Amino acid sequence: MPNLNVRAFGLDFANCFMNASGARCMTEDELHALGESKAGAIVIKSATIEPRTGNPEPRYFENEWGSINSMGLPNPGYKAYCAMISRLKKHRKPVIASIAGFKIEEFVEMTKAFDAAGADAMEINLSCPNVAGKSQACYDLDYSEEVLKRVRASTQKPLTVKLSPYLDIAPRVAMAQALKRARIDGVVLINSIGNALIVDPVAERAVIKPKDGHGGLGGAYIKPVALANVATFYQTLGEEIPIVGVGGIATGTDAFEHILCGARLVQVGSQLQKEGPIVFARVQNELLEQMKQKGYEKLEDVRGKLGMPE
Ligand code: RRO
Repeated sequence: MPNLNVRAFGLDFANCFMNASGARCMTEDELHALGESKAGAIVIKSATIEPRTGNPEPRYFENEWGSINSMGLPNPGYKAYCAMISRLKKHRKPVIASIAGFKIEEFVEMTKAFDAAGADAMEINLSCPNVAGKSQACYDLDYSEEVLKRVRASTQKPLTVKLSPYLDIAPRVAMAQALKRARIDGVVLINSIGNALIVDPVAERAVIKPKDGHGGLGGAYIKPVALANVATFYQTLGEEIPIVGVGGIATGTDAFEHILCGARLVQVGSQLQKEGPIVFARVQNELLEQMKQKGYEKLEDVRGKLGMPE
């Protein structure tokens, strides 16, 4: 039987799957449920300095193609998550803190606190689309590079960065080069496609309420955009900075596609929200079966091996 073991940014993962930050990872109970599942790591909901209740409901909607959300960063604040980390350690898998600051000093403060609290890695979220009046930080390359250099200087622990999708090649290459300059250890691609709109034609209204119905699109809707971002970043980063693929992973085959494009690890968002943590056992079995049928022993045999038509 093949195996799904992964080593990335100095950490060992029993398998390549974990939750996407945001999906079923806000409360301590949800985080323990991920710990008890077959997920290879626990990723915490993006934390802010102060607790937040988030945006007004309805703020999450799903259909057969995926989801739209405008949660608005609901979370109990970083200090509450720091206190949970020692209790999450009993699951014996990496615990990754996701950090969403509104200014550079906030990213630095939270990075230092999660480091001291024992987080195994920190995921710097430069891509939340759902705070009214704030742009997705990663669309400002200079600001992003400044954040990354400052957080890099504040911890020795593994640092990943989560980015929004770029719809052109040049900003993908420019950001990949900035990640190298900032000595970032990993990149999570992609956050939801920001500011999408799903319309209910029967009710003649938007399906979510905040920001005039605009929110982040996830699930099958976004897989081709995610794959393209993973593939372009892999062309620039190669094996130097591991890529965590996320976007439209609901089956082992979806994960296989992300890995072909260059993903070393993968995250599950919309499908985890729909199916619950049991999803991890299913997608792993599906990926193992696919690898077995194709004669692959390990993920390296697949990673980045995307071909082109003759
Ligand atoms: O909380 C949210 O509204 C949210 C966040 Br922080 C994010 O990074 N991505 C997303 O789709 N929703």
